Formats: sequence, C-alpha cells, structure tokens
Amino acid sequence: MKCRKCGKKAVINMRQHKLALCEEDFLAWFTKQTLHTIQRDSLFEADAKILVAVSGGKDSLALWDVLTGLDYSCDGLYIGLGIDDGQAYSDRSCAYAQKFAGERNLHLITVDVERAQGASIPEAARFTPRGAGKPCSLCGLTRRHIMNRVALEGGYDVLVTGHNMDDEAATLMGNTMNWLVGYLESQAPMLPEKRGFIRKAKPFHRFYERETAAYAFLREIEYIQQECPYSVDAKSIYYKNILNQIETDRPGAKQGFYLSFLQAKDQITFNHHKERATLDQTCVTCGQPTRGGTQCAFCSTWERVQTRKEAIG
Ligand code: Q46
Ligand code: ZN
Repeated sequence: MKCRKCGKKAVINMRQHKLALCEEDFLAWFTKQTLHTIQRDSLFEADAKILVAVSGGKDSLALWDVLTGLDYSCDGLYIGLGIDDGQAYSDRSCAYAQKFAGERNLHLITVDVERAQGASIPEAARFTPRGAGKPCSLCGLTRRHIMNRVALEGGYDVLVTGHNMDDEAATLMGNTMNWLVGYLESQAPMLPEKRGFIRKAKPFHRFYERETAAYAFLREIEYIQQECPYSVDAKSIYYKNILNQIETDRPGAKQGFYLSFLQAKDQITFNHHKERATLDQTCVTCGQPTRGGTQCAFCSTWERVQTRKEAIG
C-alpha cells in the first residue's frame, strides 16, 4: 500500500479515514490533527500552562511528546500507586516516565501515594469497602484528587490526559449499557474549570488507539507495554474488544458511535444536575469541594484507611 500524499511505502492504513500514510507523512498528520483537535474543540489556549498526567504508557508519553513538539508549555505528573505484581509494575512505569522526561529535559512531578498517604493503593484497598476485591475505585478517587490538587497548587491552566477514542468509545458503551445519565452528561473532551476543579482536556480523543501506538513506535518512545495487573477482566477491555469486532466488519463504526454521541449531546437536555448542584461544600481537611458532610470522599476514605491500619498495627 502506498502513501496517499507522496507515493512512498505506507506504514499505516487508517480505514476509517480512507487514508494510508508513510512514516514522515503520518507523523506530520498526527501532529497537525492534535493541534486541530485542540483548536476545534477549544481545549485550551496556545499560551496555557499544561500539566500532563503521565502513566509511563504510550498514550500519555505520546501526548507529552506531541504537545512539546507543538511548543506548548507542559510539565508531567506521575503518580506512584505502589503496585507490585511481582514485576514491579509501578516502579517500572515510573522509570519510563522519568527516562522520557530526563532525555528531553522536561519537568516531571512525581507523587508517591505510599509516601504521601501512608499506604500504597493495593494495601489501602484492603482497608476500605471501595477496594473490596479490586483497588480500582480507590485508585481512581485518589488519582483524581491528587491530579486536581497538584494542578491547582502549581497554577496550571489545564490538566490533560492521554485518553484516545477507544477509551472514550468503551466508556460511552459502558455508560449507555447501564444508562448512567450523569456520566453520559459529563463525558466530554473538555471539562471546564469550576470552583475547586481544574479544567480537564483530552487532546487525543479523536485518535484510535492504534494511531497513538503507531506515533509512539515511530517516534521511538520507550514506554511500559504491560497493562496494570488490575485491568485484567476490566469491563472497559471487554467493551473495547466488542467495538473492535464491529470496527473490523464496518470500518469507522467506532468513530461514528463516539462522534455521533458528541453531536447528539449538543441537542439533548439533561435533567441530571443533582450531583453538580450539591458540590457546594468545602472539605474541612483539604479544602476541595465536596457534596455535603465535613470531608470529601478522598479525605474520609484515607482517614479510615489510616485508622484501620494503625488498629491492626
Ligand atoms: S484503576 Fe485499577 Fe487502573 Fe488503578 S488499579 Fe490499575 S487498573 S491503574 S486505569
Ligand atoms: Zn478533602
């Protein structure tokens, strides 16, 4: 197959775009499309101070790479979860993030959950109902809180994440299967800042995962290829597989599902403002917004973890 732009040998064929490109033209296309998405979806301004949530995986490192190449001002944030599956998953992902930043002279902020909170995510999960069986709920709560706090304290304008269209379409499918109206309402490529919350944006939300993977590969970015051990059997992977099966039969179906949702959302009025309207209290411990009570979910959960851990000795 030949590159549609120059006729050289193509390295990727994007069937949903009917576009095959060689290495050079793909990298240029990918960078241009990222910029186009940022501008088209009004994700952030050219002079924004950006914090990139970095996991050590391909998407977040590719995002940091492409934004830096576009001359955006970005720092990275890595959160050490303390996951050791016998192959030191967290330590190895941290090493990839540090290597990436070090080689490019970029600033990486690291927060180690165990050092900051007194227990790693898997250990803490044993002390809380949120962690019953799997630590993912506690992990999500903790990462969201730390990312928000670091971004606000550091004076950043926006927190960006490497979510791609496969991630977004799988989330959409999960939310639709269960008609989670509140989550459907809030699923968007950009969540504007509001009292106590940093603006969040997903510059890769229009790329398929194989495109971000191709970018990382062609740019020779070294990243952790292993998935988090707790993601095995995750519903999101199940939905991704289903969507990929449909995509094989009908190229572009995944894109159509997700982008049509974004379009339809503009025409739908949600009556689900309960959650937002009640986030008007302030946590007495950390000062972040909360929806009632004296503490936010993060502080009350971690306080319980610390109390139980001390009780056990
Ligand atoms: S939530 Fe769960 Fe992920 Fe945290 S413990 Fe791993 S799989 S990293 S997106
Ligand atoms: Zn709090």
